[in-house]
Amino acid sequence: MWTWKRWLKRSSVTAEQVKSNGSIPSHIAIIMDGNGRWAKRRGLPRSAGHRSGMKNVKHIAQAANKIGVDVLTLYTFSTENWKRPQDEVDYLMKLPEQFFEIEIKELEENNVQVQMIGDMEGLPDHTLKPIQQSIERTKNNTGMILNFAVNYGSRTEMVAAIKQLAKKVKEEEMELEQINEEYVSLHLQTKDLPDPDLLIRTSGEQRISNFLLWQLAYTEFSFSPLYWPDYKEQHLYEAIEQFQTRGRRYGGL
Ligand code: V0D
Repeated sequence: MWTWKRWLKRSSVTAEQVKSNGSIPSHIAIIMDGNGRWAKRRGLPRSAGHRSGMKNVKHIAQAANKIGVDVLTLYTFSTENWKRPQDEVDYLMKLPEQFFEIEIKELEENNVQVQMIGDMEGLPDHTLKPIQQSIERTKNNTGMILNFAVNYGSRTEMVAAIKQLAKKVKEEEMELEQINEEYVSLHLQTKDLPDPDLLIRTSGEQRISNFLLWQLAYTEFSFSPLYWPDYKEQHLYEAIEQFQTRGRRYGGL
């Protein structure tokens, strides 16, 4: 019988092992959940959990880059997160700034390229500016793409794509019959990226929560009971090792 307890006690997996085991997922997406609960368990304010979560972003990005992942997409802020208490939202909106000041240098040196998906217009200037600076400063890097989903919601993204397509048909730029899956994909914000091969969600929740709904059609899911600040390099390698043992058939046999 498979249990979390046994899963957590499994022997360790190294970067070298996962690299020699088989194919490394080209695109990994992560829902970094449990930062608030991590803090609460330690008697700290939620903000301390978010800060700790931010530091972990760099660790996991370095680990993914080291083993040859092409794209790492991280869900940092959903369109639903605006409903949180104002002071928490204010704190979260300061994290890109901090990331830019403290963490970006090392990633830059490791040839990582920063990109972003989500609604930029809804972000305050002090949040958007460091994101744009990170993108600008790393645009010529050729290593892993570190793609931040900020103020992102998948349904909003799909509605925008549908509107673009409808407009093109209406203005006779294209025929209705031309609309197909590839066309839809090309009107999403992820148009330049492959679909994720592996989705990781931490903290025991097992939902997609409006993240990349279209793009996750054939993605393998890996759920961890660990809170995001406790999710380390080792756990990423274990998730990849399990991914490597699964046969992906895309609906075929
Ligand atoms: C809080 C755990 C990095 C999840 C990670 C805007 C929730 C830490 C960024 C970041 C957040 C975003 C864009 C960028 C550079 C860094 C970030 C937010 C929250 C909310 F270009 N971590 N992080 N942004 N958390």
